[in-house]
Parts: sequence; structure tokens; C-alpha cells
Amino acid sequence: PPVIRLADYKRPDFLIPTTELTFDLAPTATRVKARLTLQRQGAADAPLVLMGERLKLISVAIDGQAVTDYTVTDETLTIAAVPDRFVLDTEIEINPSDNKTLEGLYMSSGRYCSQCEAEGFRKITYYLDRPDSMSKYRVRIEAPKAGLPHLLSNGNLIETGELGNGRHFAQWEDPFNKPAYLFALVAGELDVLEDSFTTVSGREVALRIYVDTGMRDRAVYAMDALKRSMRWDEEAYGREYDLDLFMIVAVRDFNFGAMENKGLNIFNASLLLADSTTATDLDYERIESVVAHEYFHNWSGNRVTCRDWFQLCLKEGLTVYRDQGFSADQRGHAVQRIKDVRALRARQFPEDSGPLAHPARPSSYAKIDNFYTATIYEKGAEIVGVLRTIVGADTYRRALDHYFAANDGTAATLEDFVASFSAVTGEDYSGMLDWYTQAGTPQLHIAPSYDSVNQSLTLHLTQATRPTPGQPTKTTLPIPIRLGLLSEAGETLTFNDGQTETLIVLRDASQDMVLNGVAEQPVVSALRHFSAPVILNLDEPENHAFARLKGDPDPFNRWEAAQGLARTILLNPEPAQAQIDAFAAGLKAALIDAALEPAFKALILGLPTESDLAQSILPVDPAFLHASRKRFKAALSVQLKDTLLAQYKIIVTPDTFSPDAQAAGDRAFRNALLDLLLAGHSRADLADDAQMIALAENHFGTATNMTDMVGGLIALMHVQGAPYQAALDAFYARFRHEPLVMDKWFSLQATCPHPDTLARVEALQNHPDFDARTPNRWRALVGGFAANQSVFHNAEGKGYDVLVKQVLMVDTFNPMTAARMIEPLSRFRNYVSPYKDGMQKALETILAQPNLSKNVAELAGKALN
Ligand code: DPP
Ligand code: ZN
Repeated sequence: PPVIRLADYKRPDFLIPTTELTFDLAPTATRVKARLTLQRQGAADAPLVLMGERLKLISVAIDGQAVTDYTVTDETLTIAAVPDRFVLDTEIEINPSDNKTLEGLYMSSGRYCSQCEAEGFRKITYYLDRPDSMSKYRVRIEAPKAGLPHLLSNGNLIETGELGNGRHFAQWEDPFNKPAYLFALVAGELDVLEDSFTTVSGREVALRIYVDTGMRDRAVYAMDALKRSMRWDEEAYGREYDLDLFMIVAVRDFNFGAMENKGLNIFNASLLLADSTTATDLDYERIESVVAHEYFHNWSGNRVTCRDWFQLCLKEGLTVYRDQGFSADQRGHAVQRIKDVRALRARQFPEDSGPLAHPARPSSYAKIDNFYTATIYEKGAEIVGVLRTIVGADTYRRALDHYFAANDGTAATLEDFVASFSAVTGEDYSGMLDWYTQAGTPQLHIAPSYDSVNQSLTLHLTQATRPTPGQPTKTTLPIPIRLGLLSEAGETLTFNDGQTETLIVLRDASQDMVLNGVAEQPVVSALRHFSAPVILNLDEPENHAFARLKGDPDPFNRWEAAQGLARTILLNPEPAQAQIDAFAAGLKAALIDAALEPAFKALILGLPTESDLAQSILPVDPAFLHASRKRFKAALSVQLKDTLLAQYKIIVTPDTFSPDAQAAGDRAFRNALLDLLLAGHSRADLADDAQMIALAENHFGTATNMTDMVGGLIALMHVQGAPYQAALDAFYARFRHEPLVMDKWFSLQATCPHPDTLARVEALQNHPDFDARTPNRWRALVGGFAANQSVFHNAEGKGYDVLVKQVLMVDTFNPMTAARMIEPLSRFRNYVSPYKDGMQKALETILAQPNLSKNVAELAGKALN
């Protein structure tokens, strides 16, 4: 497919100061009239070229005069000779009920809704559909009253009224300039949960969350999260909300998680609706963070938007960083950091080391939809964190205040963002731009050498980044390293006259750093709180990691020590018993440590996953990794049984459910304990195991919330057979009419790491409740399966066959969603045969398909290159 390049950026030839839209809604024939005021800012002879796709053009007029001299292609409307200032009227017709791309205007459960980011607005009307084309919008929606009582769009509701013939209208006006990707329209039958918020300056904002009829109670948590987000953004960033009304609508069919349309956020229902019987703690946690994320976009994204889609990370990286800060304040900094890093390593590190690696600011793309990636979002957030660590919290806040003030109402670039830091400090941060423009995860190597005579520690620091596609040579980056020292017994060691922690910024390829006053052979605790998104290689004997596990005051590095020790064992085909014993002892000490929170203990119990391990070894043999992990978990289960069981029994489930962090931490720990207990005790024919199986069945059977039900089901996966099937059937019987819970039912089965899962997934594709047109359901089954390392990587290639079939089928109607499933095949070169060849063949089969979408063609092509 043709490629768009950052280097070719040109500002638009025309400005559109105002945009007036009139919608006449009808499921198969919606009419959209657009009246645009246009002003030339480019060359005098530049034609007007508007984007438009799948639109049936009815009429065009300039300054009231019908125009017939224009050219229409599949993607554009061109009018060759136009005045310097004029009013353009167009009318088009679209078919929302037939729009399964879920971009533009479409229907979900009988309701109209829209998704315009990145380039969906061009499926609604002819327009300069690019983020630097900002306009003031007035929107009129006309529709039958029956079935469509609510007619919503951005901004403030100006007028509503009757049209006769059982029809009505609503008139909306958004006082803020915005790019087309932030436009939204919703119409339908909805229940509304109402509340209000008083801003820091005393303005009253009406808050409304619109949900499916009967679901109002499930929006209560999201409303609470919204109000906390609004307060937090005032306190942490000085950002106040700017309209009198803030609305959120939940829809079932949605390509993304959620969308920050000005004043009218639209959410995937899975990220908005929750109650204790249908949502897990993870759902609550994600709802809280996504509600915050979309709300925070009101400033980082809407008030200051992106000049072009290459700058996507400007709004996404910054907004993820902001929502992570919010979640950390709500739920605990250490636990949040561990979860964020775990997600970064699970999704971004693999992307950054494979054929789809791209910088946080890419230099070219075929479809921008393909760049809503972990790199843009998660690495983008890490880069903001790197900057903040380097300049410090106070300077960061001043720089952000400057950024919002200086760029308010504009479409900005990453240069503008970085320049705000220079503006407040007078220093040069251009090195930070390299973080945005360079792909690949830097490798940080630390070689410590201790001089006992001089009591000094020399740290030899080096950095290097491997080549990535299109970037054979790499530059060095500013890497902040938070560092402290421990004794081998795990006590904090001071250095440099009583210091306990220091921040080193490595800017060159190598640098020596000397710490003085180090009284004994130290254990280095580097990259505390994961101070930069790098891969750390630290030269040290193994007992040093045990010292950190035991006593590092930085909880992140304590968790990291356990991960590293477990990884060493898991990657060794024949680990020494002494190694396993030592790990079990270290783990036990952490589990019984009353000073550690349960949420942290749950995380420390989570051994590196098979996909984590796949990044630490070449070539990857998924069968070996699975067997190794299973064996190790079973060994720990047997060795630690008494401790695990005792801890399990200590945690009491309170009578009333609370979704708060502490209660969720207790549940997470209890479920992690159960999982490990069952990992080594799942044979019904052994008396000892029968007891543990009964425990898991009871855990599932008596669960009073979804978190514990899912925990019970996961524990029963170790058992398989009748107990597992009985639980699945009970779950289905109880929740078959709850779409969000049925998504879990599909996903749980698809992620079960048992060889029978392949046959199960093959059968589930034909289950009456499976529906590939609803992205949530499709991702639950197909995405869950593709992430299930040992099952997806089937030696006969049967797992790949399932994926190929599903991707090609979904690509015919929803390319954006289909393309996201290419990634699991992309790192085929890392795998041993026969997987390697099977994955490559799967990609070739996809690429050979006639009429492939640009989305899938771009990613499959890159993966094979
Ligand atoms: N901008 C959205 C988000 O990241 C994605 N469409 O929240
Ligand atoms: Zn976002």
C-alpha cells in the first residue's frame, strides 16, 4: 500500500473556521448536510481536495450556487477552481446499519454511534479530515422520536424541539475549535446516570453517563472514577474542565477501548460497566484508568491536539503517563509501577525487538490505525517519565503548565512538548527527541567493581540499542538510573557521606561512575522504580539478587529480583535443586512478611509468563517454556504447600464487596495462592490433591464476586476434566445473557494452557454465542487464543490455521480490528522449527489473499520483510 511520510508534511491549503452539520438519521439512508466556511491559506491555484470514503454524493454548492465541475474518487472530492473565501455546501448519504467497519457513523444495538479517530470522519462527510484542520462545530440532529429519544453530540445543547410527524431535533454547539477526529454523535434509547462536579473555580458541571436500559447501577463506579479524575487533574496538573456538560456513552460494538470526543466520550461497554457479580477487580482497575485517560485527554489531546498523526504519541504517551500517575495515587505507587512495567514488557518490548518495531514517532505509515500500538502508548508514557525523572517533579509541573498554556487551541508537535522543558529551565533537551525518533529497547549494562582498600565502588555503565527495521545505526539516549546499595545481608548501605540513593543520567555510550564511602562489598540496586524503559544487564553473583529480594527498600526492585531469579531457573533445562530451594525460601519469606501488602505479594507470586520468557531466550521453543514453567510451579506448590494454604486461610472475604485497592489486593493474593496450590495438586486420584481440588471447587462455588469466580476457574484449569467443565457450565448457565461476562467465558477457555484448548477453540468458533462482528467477543476468543503460547504454537500449525481463517474473515468487514491480530505471528524468526515455518507460512497465506485491506497488508508485509 502507498506510504505517507512525516517528511512530506504540508499544512492544509484551506482553513475551515466553521463547520455546520445537519443529520437526518435513518438506518440505511442517513443524510448529512455540511456547510463549511473555507479560507485559503495555501497557493492561489491550489484546488480544494476533501477526503471522503463510502459516501454517496447528492449535491455540492459554492456560495449557494450548485457546482457540477468536480472530481470524485474512492477517497476524495476535488474542486479545481475555488475562491479564496467561500461557503461550501455538500449533501451526502450513508448507510450506518451496513457499516461494520465501526468507523464513521454506525449502529450498535439499535443505536447510532460514531468513531472518528483517526480517519473515520471522512466516512461521515467530505472534509479536511486531518488533525491540524480545526474548526468550530454546530451540529443539528433530526430523527424520529420513536427509539431515538436521546440525540447527542459535542459541546453544549443549545436547543431541542418538535418537527412534527413524530420527529424531533437537537442542536449542539461546541465552543472550542477541534479537529474532526473528536467529533461524535450518539442517538438512541439510553438510561442515564446523572451527577455533577464543582470545579476548582466553582463552576458546576453536569455529568451524565448513558448506558443500555437497565444498566444504570453498573455506571456508578465509572461516575465515581470520573469525579476523582476531574479533581486529580486539577490538583496534579492544574487542569480544569471547560464545558458545562460532560457525557460518556457506553456501546457494545467498539474497535478501541474508549474515545475522548470533546464533551462526549464514547466507551466500549467493557471499560465502563461494572458491578461485583459481573466485573473483576481488573475490570474495575481498567475502568478507573480508562475513564481517567479519556477525561485527561480533554487537555492532553483536545485543548492541545496533534499537528499530524505522526505526533500521536504527543497525546497518547502523555495521557497514559497522566493516567498512570492517577492510578498510582489511587492504588499505590509500587504496585502500579510493577503492573505498568509488566504490561510494557509483555507488549511493547516484543514489538520493539521484532519486525514491527517503530519509533514512538514513526516516520511513515500506510494506515495510521496500525499505529495505536504499545510503543506509541506505553513507551510514549515511559519517555515522559524519563523526562520527569531527569528534571524532577517541580520542573516537570512547570514545564507542563507552560506546554498547556503555550499550545492551547493549537495542533502541536513533540518538538513543542520538549521545548516547554527548555522554556522553563533554559536547558537543551534535544536528546530527549531521540527517545521519540529511535526504535528499539536500549540495553543498559552495569559492571560494578569494588575497591575494599579505598572503599569505593566503580560502576562501568554502557548503553547500546540493536538495529531495527529501517534504522541500522543507533544513537545514545539520556538514561536516568536510580540507584542504591545494599549489604549482602540485604541492609541499606550508605555511600558518599550518608547518601542512600542517587540518580545517574547516562548520556554517552559508556561512562564510569564512582561512589565513595562504601564500607563493604555492595549489592547494587539499579534502575529503581524502573527509572527508564531499558533492558538491564547487571554483572553480579546470584546471591545479590537474593539480597535485593530480601531487603531492597525499593519494592519494584524487590519484585524484579524475584522475577530475575525465577527466570534463571525457568530458562535452565536442568536447574539445580539448591537453586529451586533457595528461591522457594526467598518467596516464602516475602509471603509471610507482614510489612508487605497483599497486592504486592500477589505480584511476587506471578512468575514470569511464557511470553516474558520468550524474550529472554533464542531460539524460542514454546513447548519447552511451557513445560519448564509448569514443572517449576508444581515444585513450588509442593514445597510451599503449608505456607500457601495458611496464607490462603488467613484472608477472610468480607461480607460486603468493596472494589477498593485494599480489598482487591486481598482477593488478588488469595487467588494467586489458590492458583499456585493447584499447580502442584491437581490429580483427583491422590488424596492430598483431592482436598485441594475440593478447595478450588468450593472457592468457585461459593464466590460472591466475579474476581473469585474467575480465580476459581483458573485454579480448576490445572485439574481439567469434570471439575473444570462443571465450573464452565455453571458459569455459562448463570451468565449466558450477560454479553460482557460471556466475553470472559470465551476468553478463559481460549487462554487455558492445556492441550485440549485447541479443540475447544476450534469448536467455540461455531458456538451460537460467538460473533466475529463484535470486536469484544472476537478478541476474547481469537486474541485470547493467540496469546496462549503453548497452545497457539501447535507443532502441526493448527493454531496458526485458526488465526489465519479468523483474520481473513474479519478483514472483509473490520480491517482495523483484523490487523491487530497479525502481531502474534510477526516474530516468527525467533522460533524453533516447525513453529517458525508455520508462522511464516501463515503470514504468506494472509498476504496472498486478494482484496486484503491496507491495514492487514501493511502489517503482514512488514512482518515478512
Ligand atoms: N484516542 C483513544 C484513546 O487512546 C483511542 N481511540 O483513548
Ligand atoms: Zn488515549
